[in-house]
Amino acid sequence: MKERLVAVWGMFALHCRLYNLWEEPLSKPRVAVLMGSKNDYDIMRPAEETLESLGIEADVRVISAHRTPGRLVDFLGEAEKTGFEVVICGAGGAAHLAGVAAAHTILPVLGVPIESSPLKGLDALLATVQMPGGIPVGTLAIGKAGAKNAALLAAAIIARKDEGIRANLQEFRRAQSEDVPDRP
Ligand code: RP5
Repeated sequence: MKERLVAVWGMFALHCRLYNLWEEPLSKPRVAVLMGSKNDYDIMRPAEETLESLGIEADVRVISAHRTPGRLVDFLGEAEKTGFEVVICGAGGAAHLAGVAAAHTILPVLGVPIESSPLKGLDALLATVQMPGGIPVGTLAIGKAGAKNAALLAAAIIARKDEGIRANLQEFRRAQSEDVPDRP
């Protein structure tokens, strides 16, 4: 009887998978990559790609501190419980996403200023980096380099307690050094 039940359950699960009725996530996302607008995605994509290359699942979302404040409060209110370990926020203009996000979670928040305004990201850099004492935001460089480094910094934070991610990060560094030619 038990074998029959197991077999029936197996067939059911297989069919659900085949017909896309039941999508089981491979692993839980550990880093949230938030951005103020879908127009920020091109700049924030290196964060997603770098995390993926290091074996860290990311949850990438558009959440604006001023256009969707409810979404921000809901997401960050649950983020730690859900299993996130780091939050990366990219925003341009009067960029307050990272600061407001940091106010709603105790998780480390990394901010990426985006060059989407006439001031080419200098406004976003100053808005993100100049947090008054009490609620910190780790601010990275403007643009794609900042997005990539935010992912690497998130990986370094996770690597403190995860040997596998630590090894991936070390391998990334090794490969990066190897790619630098001795001469131009
Ligand atoms: C910010 O305003 C976003 O992060 C974006 O960089 C900027 C402009 O947003 P869109 O008007 O392009 O949606 O909130």
